Amino acid sequence: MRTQVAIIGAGPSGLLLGQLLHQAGIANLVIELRSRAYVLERIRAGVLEEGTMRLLREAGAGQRMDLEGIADEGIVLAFDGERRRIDLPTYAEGQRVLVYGQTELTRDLMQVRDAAGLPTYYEVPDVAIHDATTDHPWLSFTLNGASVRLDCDYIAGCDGFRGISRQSIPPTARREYEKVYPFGWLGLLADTPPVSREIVYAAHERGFALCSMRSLARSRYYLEVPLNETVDNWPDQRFWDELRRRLPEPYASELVTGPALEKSIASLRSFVVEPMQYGRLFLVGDAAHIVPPTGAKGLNLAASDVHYLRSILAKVYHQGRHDLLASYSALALDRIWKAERFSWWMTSMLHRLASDNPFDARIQRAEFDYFTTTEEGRRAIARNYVGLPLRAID
Ligand code: FAS
Ligand code: PHB
Repeated sequence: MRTQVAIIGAGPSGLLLGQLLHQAGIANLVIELRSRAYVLERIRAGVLEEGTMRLLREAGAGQRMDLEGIADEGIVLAFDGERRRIDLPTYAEGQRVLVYGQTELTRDLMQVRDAAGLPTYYEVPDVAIHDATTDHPWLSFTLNGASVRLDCDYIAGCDGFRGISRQSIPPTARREYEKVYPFGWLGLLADTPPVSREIVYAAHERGFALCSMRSLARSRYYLEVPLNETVDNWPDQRFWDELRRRLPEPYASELVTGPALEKSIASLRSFVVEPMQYGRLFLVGDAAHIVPPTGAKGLNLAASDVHYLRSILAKVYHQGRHDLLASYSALALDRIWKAERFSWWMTSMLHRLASDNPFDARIQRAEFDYFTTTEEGRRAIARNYVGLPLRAID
């Protein structure tokens, strides 16, 4: 078998890249470890930056997003019961965000890929990368019981944090930067009306809480929990009672509860690998970086990597600009590290279980007060939350 770009992973990174490469006339093939159903069952991100929305529309996968997505013009930050709203268009040059679940956008990307008849192989358990540092890289995997060799020009490692792509780069050829947070997020999905039309980030001495949604009839909530917690320790009623304790008014009184459709605990880490390429292998999305979800950046950073890699590969194939290949990592990492900073900062300011030192709590309160009551502070939050600009490739 042969293609121009071999894509490992059918999450948002792999599917969005595949669609945009196809539209640039670049042949590609996607190989996915899991089944379609498994990929779609994972409840993850919920907030899209305008840059991500533009890429999804360009990929032909934006119709349902534009119809069903919920535009958010503000976010609410609360600290021990005091609420402050940041108006995004006012402080971020007219920009806003859209709440639209990652599950839905992945479904949309799967549909446009199927409609284009592009080759996608699910439930492929043993893909391996070969000769990435030569001009003729290739993949091996098993398909329908037969061993397959896929020759290609380039490989996009879109296989997430636990994929094989990053691990296939020799340790001597990569540097990893990591911070693991001493708490996790217990998430709950319920068919209840969201307690707030805008996303609420609430810091409380009992721990952080977040109020989001998937639609005006489906809510998504999170609680900061110690790392040793398990979902079994959290029957629905305990979750709702704890959430209510951590929310400011009027949310605490107005909270509508109901049976959980899904409950899960996610660990929180900041992680970046440098460089994001090795020969003709390019790492994209969670394969290269992870952020704590407090800044709603994870999925959006995957989209910005796709923007840079697609732009470079289109110029390589259509203008012979092979010189650009070496610039992918630096271009992507500039925006990634700024999003890592913002996600780390939001997490450090709003999560209280990491430290029992009263000084730390006072510093968190001072951060909250400074950044939510000054023009420059609000501008800093809004501009980072809507997403820093994506650079054009000359
Ligand atoms: P993904 O992990 O989504 O996709 C990688 C794909 O590669 C998967 O389908 C996987 O099965 C496949 N794969 C793995 N190994 C493979 C192999 N060996 N061969 C072939 N395929 C392989 N981001 C936010 O912005 N907000 C959030 O609230 C948020 N919540 C999250 C909660 C959880 C529990 C997790 C894990 C992540 C969360 N994220 C959130 C981040 C998340 O949305 C990612 O940023 C996003 O999924 C990145 O997409 P991909 O890079 O495509 O990686
Ligand atoms: C979500 O809706 O899942 C969500 C929203 C904002 C975040 C993280 C997660 O910062």
